[in-house]
Amino acid sequence: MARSGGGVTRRSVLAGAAGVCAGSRVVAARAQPSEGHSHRLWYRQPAMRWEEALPIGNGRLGAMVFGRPAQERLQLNEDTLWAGSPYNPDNPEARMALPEVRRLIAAGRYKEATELASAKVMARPLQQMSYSSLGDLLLSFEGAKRPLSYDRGLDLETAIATTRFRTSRGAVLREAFASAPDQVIVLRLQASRDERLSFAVDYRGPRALHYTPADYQGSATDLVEAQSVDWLLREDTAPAGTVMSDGEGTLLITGRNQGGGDVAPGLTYAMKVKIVTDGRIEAGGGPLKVSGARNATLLIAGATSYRNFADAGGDPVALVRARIAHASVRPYAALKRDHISDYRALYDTVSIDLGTSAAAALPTDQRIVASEQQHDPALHALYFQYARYLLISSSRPGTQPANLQGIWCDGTNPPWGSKYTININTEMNYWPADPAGLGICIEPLLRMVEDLSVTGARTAAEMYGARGWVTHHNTDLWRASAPIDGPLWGLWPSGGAWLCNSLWDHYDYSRDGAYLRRLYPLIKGAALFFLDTLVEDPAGRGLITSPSLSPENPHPFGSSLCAGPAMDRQIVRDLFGNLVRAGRLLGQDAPLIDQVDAARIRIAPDCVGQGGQLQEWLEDWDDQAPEQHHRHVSHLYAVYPSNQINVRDTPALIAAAKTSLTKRGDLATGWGTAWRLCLWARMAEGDHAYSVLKALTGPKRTYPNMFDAHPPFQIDGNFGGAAGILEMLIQSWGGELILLPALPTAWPSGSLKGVRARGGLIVDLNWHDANLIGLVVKGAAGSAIRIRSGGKARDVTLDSKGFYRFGA
Ligand code: FUC
Repeated sequence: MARSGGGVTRRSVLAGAAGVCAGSRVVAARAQPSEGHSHRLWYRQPAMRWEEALPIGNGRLGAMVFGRPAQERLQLNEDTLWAGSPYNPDNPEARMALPEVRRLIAAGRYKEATELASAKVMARPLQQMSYSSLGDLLLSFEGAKRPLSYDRGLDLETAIATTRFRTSRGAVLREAFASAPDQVIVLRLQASRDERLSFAVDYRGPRALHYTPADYQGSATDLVEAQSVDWLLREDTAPAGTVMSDGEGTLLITGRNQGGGDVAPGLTYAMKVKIVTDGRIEAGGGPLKVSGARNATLLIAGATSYRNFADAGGDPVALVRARIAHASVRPYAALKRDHISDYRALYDTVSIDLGTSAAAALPTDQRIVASEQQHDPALHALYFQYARYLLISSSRPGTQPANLQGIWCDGTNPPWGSKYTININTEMNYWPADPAGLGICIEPLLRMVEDLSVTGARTAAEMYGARGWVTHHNTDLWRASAPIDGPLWGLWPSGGAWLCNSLWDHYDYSRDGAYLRRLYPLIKGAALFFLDTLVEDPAGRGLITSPSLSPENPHPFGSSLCAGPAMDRQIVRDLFGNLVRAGRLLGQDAPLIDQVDAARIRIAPDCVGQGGQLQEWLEDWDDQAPEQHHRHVSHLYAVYPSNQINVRDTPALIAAAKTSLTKRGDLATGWGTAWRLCLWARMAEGDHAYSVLKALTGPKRTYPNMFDAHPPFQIDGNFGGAAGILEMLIQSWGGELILLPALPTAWPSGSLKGVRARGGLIVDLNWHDANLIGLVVKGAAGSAIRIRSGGKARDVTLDSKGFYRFGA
């Protein structure tokens, strides 16, 4: 059966819950389904570069699957394999130096302020710890010849990567998936007719790869030969030299992480690989060898000794042994069935159809290249669903949050350490989570912020002498919260506050009271820090942060350090507002809530500069700033992801934001482009948003495996891009549900099912010739909602079952 962009073959949550769409006009008028590959990435050749390999993941354990006939490579990751050990980077000298840094900034002596901050205020060590690969599993096949036909792909509906090829003797099928229920990666090999599989399984430890963003051309990881590295300790548990008649074989690999700066290594890791096959296994001191097999299933477990940010004393060998023991008594069909049903419970909740075109029949790599010239709306639907796949695969309850590369990272020194950069990147990773029906994937972010509220309380007390907690522009597995890298990047106190605002948004989407109670102390702690550290603007404009910066953007006076950048004022305004709402909803801390509310309205306001732009800084410096096309658009936080500035209530400030964004230009880094997409969508400029989306999904910003190209690979652009696609079609802010607010002419007809909106709403919608023709909204029974479409707002009440229907 032809598969649609999702709309035709799958029932929506709403339809599933109440059957409201069945047989209705919503179904009848659905957009033309796209044929063939709407949930599949596919290729006619194996991956040569890492950015051509296909990612699988269960939130914790990940692999990049290369699909090479003669030598399969699985590059593996485990989300707690980072450098270092528990450490405290706080610099107590900061507390004495900060008042002077603040005074120098107020006097306009920015360079001196920067020098003093460099010497006295920064974290020790200056850099945080890096994420790392778990190494490669290499399967080298004997007698492999060039296949007669070949294709490989990743099915987003089952989360299985498949490689198929034909030989003169038969056919070979490989299936790889990362099971969350069984906590193993499974690689199944099958040969048909006279074909038999004979191969050696070897392990290559993670190696240092050197990336430089400027000259990045792809990783140099296309190695065919296996190599080990010194710090790898390896042992075979199968008896040496025996052929095990029951068809069992295992490899156990153990190792130790690396240190970072003056932080000692402190994690051990283990990997266990078990082969279940009808062939013969030889297990000696070297690679495991399998011969004459029709079928072979490799079960791969990986773990580290990480327990939490303060405890790295776990036993990974015991963990991998237990996981392999559990999985290896289960038939392949049961492992696969449980994996698919676990995954589909999340993936199937949302579908999208934006129409199709002839380009949809091309292999994915060719489609990406062709999309610069050709109309390919189904590619945008695929990009959206791929982001959902990536989030499900990199961030599940109990795992680490998605880092700069999700969980997929080659080598031991990835770009920016593949850490958590929280001046945009980590927040962007979670932009699509709630609207795209994956609110559950936010749980790791909540736990990270809970950790940061502990480490960040130490930073607030020791470095600022303040209550509450603070964290700066980056964090790592150990939840380091002091300012890193140098003052120009790191001396920015609003990272934790922005994370809290993201977590508040999850409440606003879910309206889950238990979650709000868990969140409340985190928001309160973040707000207390600012109550203690905001200062009066000497020119009397209100409360401001100092020292701070507008993320990474140098101002005209030889630094980025400044007082009161717009983004800080906007973030703290939201933080205070969210605390006031939360405190009043929960009936807590009335005097503090009043104090925070009073401080909120005293925060210095946004200003419009001489050039008609929204000022990035408190002063009108924008037109003199050295980097006019800077990737960050921090002062537009107020437009998106916030809504302090919006088309309905603040048209003059929206006009200024448009001027700023136009001056910045459309093409930036991957995430910079994705942010611009979200902003143009929020400002109701559908065709402009669409042109930015085309740039994001074209070959300059999207690798053949559809990973976002910063460049190099950084996953935030995938997630920001998905959020932007939804933002063009449905928004919810300011107490309204807004339908088709930025519909581009390129998508005249289409449908969305199961998407979420603030206020605890689930929405199906359907449009034709740019007109909304079907709508189902589900929420709390009897609640009043305001729906805006085509510029008009109307108030409706959800019925006793919690539904509102239009055109249905
Ligand atoms: C911020 C950005 C860079 C990059 C890095 C991980 O520093 O300015 O572009 O995304 O994070």
